[in-house]
Amino acid sequence: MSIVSRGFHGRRGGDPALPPGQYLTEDFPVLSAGPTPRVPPAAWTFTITNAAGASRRWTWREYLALPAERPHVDIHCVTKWSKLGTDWEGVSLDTLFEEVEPDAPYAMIECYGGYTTNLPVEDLLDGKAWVAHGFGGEPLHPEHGGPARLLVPHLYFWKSAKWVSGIRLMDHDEPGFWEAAGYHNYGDPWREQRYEGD
Ligand SMILES: Nc1nc2c(c(=O)[nH]1)N[C@H]1C(S)=C(S)[C@@H](COP(=O)(O)O)O[C@H]1N2
Ligand SMILES: [Mo]
Repeated sequence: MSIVSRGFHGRRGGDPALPPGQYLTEDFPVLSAGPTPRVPPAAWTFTITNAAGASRRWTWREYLALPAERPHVDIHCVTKWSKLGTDWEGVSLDTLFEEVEPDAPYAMIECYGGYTTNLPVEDLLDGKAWVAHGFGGEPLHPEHGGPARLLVPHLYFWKSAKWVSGIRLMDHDEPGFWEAAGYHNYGDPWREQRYEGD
């Protein structure tokens, strides 16, 4: 037998799509720091506030009226599971930032339930990040962040904040929930930036 396909367990670590130290999973584990907030779409809003204090808020209906994309991406959790070729539906942050000037270098992502995570604004732009409301052709399940979550697949998955409520732009960087607890400030899975100091 010489056929070796992606996902075959004997190939763990050998798949070029798998960052160092990660293993493949076919499941979709649920990892939440607290209970799942139930956010009815009718009550959901998403707000971007820039450093100058300008802000734009979208209701669920307004958000759904924006052009959606269908990113097909690999996701990597700091707890070492990776899931390849996941299918999402969401609105590019480029589309959202057309309506609010991205006037500062840092972003704090804010969520229903209080979770936060920080990242550079440039990691949200140029086709690298989405607000996602669909997964696998279905509405995003509440446990996975529905009605909508951030999707930033090039960074460890803790940056992909579930139940996202908005983005606040900042002139100076500030740590979010896990970053303040010792996770790496940036979280590049290809450089294994799991914890502070990596
Ligand atoms: N609001 C919120 N978003 C969150 C988290 C959280 O606890 N709360 N956990 C993060 C972590 S550590 C991971 S790995 C992913 C898990 O997403 P999943 O539960 O859909 O697999 O969500 C991220 N987003
Ligand atoms: Mo995670």
